[in-house]
Amino acid sequence: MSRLLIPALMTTALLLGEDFAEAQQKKANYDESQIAPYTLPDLLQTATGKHVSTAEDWTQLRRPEILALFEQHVYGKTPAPSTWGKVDFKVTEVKKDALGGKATRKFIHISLPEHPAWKGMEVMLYTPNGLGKPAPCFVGPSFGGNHAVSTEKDVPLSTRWMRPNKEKNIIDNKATEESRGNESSRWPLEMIIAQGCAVATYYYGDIEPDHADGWKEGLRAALSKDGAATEWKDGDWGAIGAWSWGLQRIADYLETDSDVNAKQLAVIGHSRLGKTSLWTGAQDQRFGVVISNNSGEGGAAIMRRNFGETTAVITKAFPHWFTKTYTSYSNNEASCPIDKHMLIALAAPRAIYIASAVEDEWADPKGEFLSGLNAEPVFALFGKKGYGVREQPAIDTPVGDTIAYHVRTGKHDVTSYDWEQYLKFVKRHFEK
Ligand code: GTR
Repeated sequence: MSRLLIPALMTTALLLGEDFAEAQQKKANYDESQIAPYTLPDLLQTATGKHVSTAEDWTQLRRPEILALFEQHVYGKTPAPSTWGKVDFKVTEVKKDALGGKATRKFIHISLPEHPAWKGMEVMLYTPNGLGKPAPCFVGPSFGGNHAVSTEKDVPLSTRWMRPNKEKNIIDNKATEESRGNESSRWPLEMIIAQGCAVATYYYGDIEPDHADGWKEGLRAALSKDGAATEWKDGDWGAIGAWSWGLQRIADYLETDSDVNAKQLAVIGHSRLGKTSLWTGAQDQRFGVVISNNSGEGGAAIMRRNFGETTAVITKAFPHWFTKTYTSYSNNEASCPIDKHMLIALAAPRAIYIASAVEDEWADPKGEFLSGLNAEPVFALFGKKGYGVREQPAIDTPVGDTIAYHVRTGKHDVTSYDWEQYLKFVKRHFEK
């Protein structure tokens, strides 16, 4: 092959994921009557056939089994702490009069001194001023970087690789001055701060670039056994696992910051980062609230429902998000030992909010609703209540107690309506 051809081909490969998924959106099934009957795996039966009927048996026996199934079949196993070793947290800036004096803004650089090949991550933390106590904190990754979340002009522009996006002024895979604030509608910082909550966020691309070869040049590469990332085996962690690792290191930092109540952390994410939020809540029980915003296929949506995006599409478009094994369930969902009600159940007895958007059919709103509904028996073992309804509620009508759900007007996005519900939910659960 001519050397000149290689860069051109590489660019095409990088774009294939998004383009392929988009093309499939037009061809997908959106007809409820076309969904073949399916049976969900039994949440409460252990591998040895024991029926789980107590919270203790769930916690001791069934929960670890299900977590291991998600590692093995879906997201891959997060390496043990001995793999990454020492974690360095360096507060690089404290600005006490951020957001017109209403908040304190900090930047924290998190790095791995034993693995310098990974460039580390830049966390942006806003805490409310004058609260008089440590604040509950939302922790979530962004698609566009800290400068895109905030509209404050002195937030450093991310220099990392970004997916090409003319509309968002990402030129030659880099953010530009014009990209500032382009994700701010999804992060209503003033509103969150006014409600006495904090926000900690980082650019998911700080972990590694989000494309099929990203695992060769970011955190996963730096931590790989051979250090050269030449091998990616069944069971190895995918990008979702690696992004989730970043969120968990933010929780490590927050435990040391007296402006935050580290016993009141809510993990949040949208879309692919909603999948990440769910996987984070499943693995790390320091997050007392788990929020899935339009997480869809590979997230909250029941995989056995052939509606909108399917396992076949997602694993072809974005194989790198998951462990390799997950691809084997393309058009073969029935043989997968998990479904997504089990992912929701891993949050129990903590609180979990699943949000859909009515025009986001690609994410299968009903499938997202059903995973929460079918997780209820596990929450019941702890005396916790779920939705309180059996049918998907009307648009813009939130339901639920420890498991909550809404389907809002509009499209695939995070809106202030979503945040209003999350703020109420977080307060309700943490103030109990
Ligand atoms: C789509 C993908 C979805 C969702 C979305 C996003 O292309 O098919 O599963 O993750 O991307 O993250 O914006």
